[in-house]
Amino acid sequence: MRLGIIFCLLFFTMNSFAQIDTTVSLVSKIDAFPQFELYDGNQIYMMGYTTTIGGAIKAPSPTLNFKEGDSVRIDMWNLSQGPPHTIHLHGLDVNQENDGVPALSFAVEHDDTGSYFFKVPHPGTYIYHCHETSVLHVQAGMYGLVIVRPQSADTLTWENGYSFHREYAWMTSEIDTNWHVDSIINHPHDTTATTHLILDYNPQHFLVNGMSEHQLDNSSAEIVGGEGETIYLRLANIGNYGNTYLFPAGLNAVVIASDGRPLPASFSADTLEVLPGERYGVLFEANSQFLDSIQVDYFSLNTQEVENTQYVNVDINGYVGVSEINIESRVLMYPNPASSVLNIEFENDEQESGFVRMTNMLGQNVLEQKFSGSKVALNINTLKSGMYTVQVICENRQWRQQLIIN
Ligand SMILES: [Cu+2]
Repeated sequence: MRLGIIFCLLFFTMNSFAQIDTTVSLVSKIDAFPQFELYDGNQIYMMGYTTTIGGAIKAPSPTLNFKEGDSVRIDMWNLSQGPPHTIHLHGLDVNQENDGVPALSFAVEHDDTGSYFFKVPHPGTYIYHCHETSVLHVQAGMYGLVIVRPQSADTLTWENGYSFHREYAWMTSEIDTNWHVDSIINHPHDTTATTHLILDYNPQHFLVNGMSEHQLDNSSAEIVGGEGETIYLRLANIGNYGNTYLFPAGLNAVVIASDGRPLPASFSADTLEVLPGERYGVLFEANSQFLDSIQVDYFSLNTQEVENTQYVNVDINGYVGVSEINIESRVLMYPNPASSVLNIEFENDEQESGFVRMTNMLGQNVLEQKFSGSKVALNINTLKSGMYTVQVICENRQWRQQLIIN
């Protein structure tokens, strides 16, 4: 009888473990020495979550990827010297006990561990961050993204939602380096919480995925995609400033989700404001090839003044479902740079018919001309100087090349 009870208990214990679909382990800690590198080469102290004890702290902390409906367990081990930490799941509908608001839930003391259990609700974009002395700890770097995808496919916004070819996620924040010094960031645990926060917040660094200025060039934040592809950009703002995004018109941006929920009606927008704590989902579908950038303005909520602007490159290239042949081997395009006439010649005097299309950096068509034969001359002297994409489109093949008009 007693043995039976033990077996029953064992069975139920094992069963309840089996019901966890995903387990995440996070270590909350503080840099032992300044090592988070800013674009100007300076290094500062950060607090953050890592997946390994020795892992360097990055901002944002690792993205947590979940599937809708999964049962999740997040284990946190607090290795910071001094202050307790929590994981608050911003925007996710989890119960109070597991929501990481210290007074309503629990905080994890130094050298202690704690676990959060929840069933993942709606697909969408969310934020996790520390809710202990949160003004300081969030500024210190204790934040990351939570991305919830539908069970059926990773390339679907939600069940029966939009499908996409590529996905990007940007988390914006700021850094005031005056807060990232040992005396402030390495503060002892203090139940009065904010009494040591004596500094005004005057950020000097404005980040997209922890990067700014030249750090963003050729970075993983850059939007690279093909003409005709659907690209999904997830946006989340964990800073204290508002963000205004300016999308190139050629991306045909459509806002489809807000704060982890599908919008009742999607809308086209070349600008979008994202306030602290907010998340948005934006779909792009470029129907031409271009190089441009998305502009991110950071504005103070007190003054509404834009205090900084960052640019992230956009490179729409290639084709979906159409084979691309290197233009240099099949057609000659000269001169380049050009100023009044652009000549296009097919190799070996091949006879072709089709049309030539030129698009500017915004992806707008500026010239389209039909041709047939082995040569075509384009009159381009009305076009402004700048970079253009020239496409030669024939019945069964097409070529493209960048052209500079001076
Ligand atoms: Cu904390």
